[in-house]
Amino acid sequence: MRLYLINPSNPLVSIVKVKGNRWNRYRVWKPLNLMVLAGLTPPEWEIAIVDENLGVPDYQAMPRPDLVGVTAFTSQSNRACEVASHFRNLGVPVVMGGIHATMCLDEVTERVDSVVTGEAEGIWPHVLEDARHHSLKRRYDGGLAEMNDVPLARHDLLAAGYAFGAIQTTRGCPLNCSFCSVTAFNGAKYRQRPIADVVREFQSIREKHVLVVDDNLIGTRPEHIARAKDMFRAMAQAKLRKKWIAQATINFADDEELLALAAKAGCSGVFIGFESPTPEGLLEVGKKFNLLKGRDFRASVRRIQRHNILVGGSFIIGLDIDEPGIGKRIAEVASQYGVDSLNVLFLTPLPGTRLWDQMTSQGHIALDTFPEDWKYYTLTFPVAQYKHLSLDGILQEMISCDRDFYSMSRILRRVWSNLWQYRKPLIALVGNLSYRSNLRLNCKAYVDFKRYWANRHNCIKQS
Ligand code: B12
Ligand code: SF4
Repeated sequence: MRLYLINPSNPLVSIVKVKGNRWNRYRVWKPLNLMVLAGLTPPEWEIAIVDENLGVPDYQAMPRPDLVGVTAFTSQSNRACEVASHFRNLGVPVVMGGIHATMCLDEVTERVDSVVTGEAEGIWPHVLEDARHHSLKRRYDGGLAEMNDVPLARHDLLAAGYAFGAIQTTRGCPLNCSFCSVTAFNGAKYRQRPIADVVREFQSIREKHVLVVDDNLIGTRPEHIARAKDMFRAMAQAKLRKKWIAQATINFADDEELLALAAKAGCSGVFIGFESPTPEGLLEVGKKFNLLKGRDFRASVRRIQRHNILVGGSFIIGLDIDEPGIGKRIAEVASQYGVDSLNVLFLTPLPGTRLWDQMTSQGHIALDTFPEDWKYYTLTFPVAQYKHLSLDGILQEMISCDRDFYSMSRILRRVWSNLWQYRKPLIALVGNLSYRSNLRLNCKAYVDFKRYWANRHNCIKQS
């Protein structure tokens, strides 16, 4: 029995495509979900994982599979359905799973043979059994998995072509920020994998650099943090010789022992969601957590950096509180906090989030001709109507934020401070130049986007 597991490409992710900028090689990440599915698949299945982000293969020239499994983020869902329709035309059944299939079940059910919602660990072997007996059901629900059931991902199946390996050590997030799908999909209960599994899986990864995909690396409660420390100790003891980056909340900065252990275990960078430069903005997105204990963000960032760990900051533009000038303000605040890199995204109503419900009820979703418009749900385009910012206005805010934060003078200042603190000046320089050289690509993409937006709204007026 032959199984293809496919990660569809997203043409709009070309904004960070390798062609346009060779540094973007560092932004092509492994589809860990398909490697986990492969780990759940019994040996009688011969598996190939196809990652279209590395190039779309000639499917005609490939041997006919018995089953195809496709994953998709919302922004990839149209391409996922094109791939599905290619194989369905050949009479090959197609199963789709992942975040978009779960959040837009009815839409996806019409476009594939079978849909798996939720996490796959508890259900995928049954799906495969049904496929073997030609009795696939239209829908399956995996719910939330037991972390003991998460298999070691099949890192051997996607061996070449990536700068980073990938691993997951926890699932779920108790914080439930309004714009984020994680709590809706993976639940509010913070679930941690057995430490021995994490260490064994790390040992099976060939890449020297690894992305830990967890949404919230250390969790929020003392028992989460105690377990994170145990995990870092075990990783250090195992002498993994890996450098890894991860996503964490700002409380990562609050415990010197935790930071020292993370660094010893190989942590070289963390992405932290600051979201908004103002307390009002944080309240608006439901991230009060960042405000606890009268936090001093600059001191927190500095504490992390002292352990030789780079800090990437993430912010959002388009909150109700955001007025003209927000772009420069974010660049200024991020520089004051002292982050090594900045990633700013447009507030985007992803299906299944609290923000989606809110914007739908207010009629604020501007690009809402689905499924076509999903391709712009990459968080790099403003798909909604924003309270104080027009379409042109919000694009200008993003451009001025990026130009300001990634101006040559600011980059040099950051690299200098990096050098001075004996951290990682070269990585900081490469990272910053990579962002900077994407600015031109972004501006081009905005021109096309505005054309698309104008056509879409003319069509609506005419109809
Ligand atoms: C790592 C990651 C990335 C990596 C890409 C990894 C990759 N190639 O898969 C990078 C950094 C590139 C990335 C980019 C983006 N990401 Co991202 N990312 C994640 C993150 C943090 C972890 C994903 C992961 O590996 N999870 C571990 C695996 C094991 O879990 P899983 O994917 O859920 O898979 C399980 C089930 O879903 C299911 N399953 C999945 N696929 C399939 C397929 C079949 C056939 C079956 C049966 C089951 C199944 O089985 C798996 C095992 O249980 C998630 C958050 C999250 N917790 O999922 C966000 C997340 C998926 N990303 C998100 C977004 C929005 C993006 C971007 C669009 C925006 C951005 N600028 O960040 C981009 C663009 C990507 C694109 N191609 O369009 C959103 C997606 C929401 C949505 N509705 O689409 C998430 C949920 C985060 C959030 N804040 O809401 N991302
Ligand atoms: S944005 Fe981060 S902190 Fe907020 S719910 Fe999502 S994963 Fe949790």
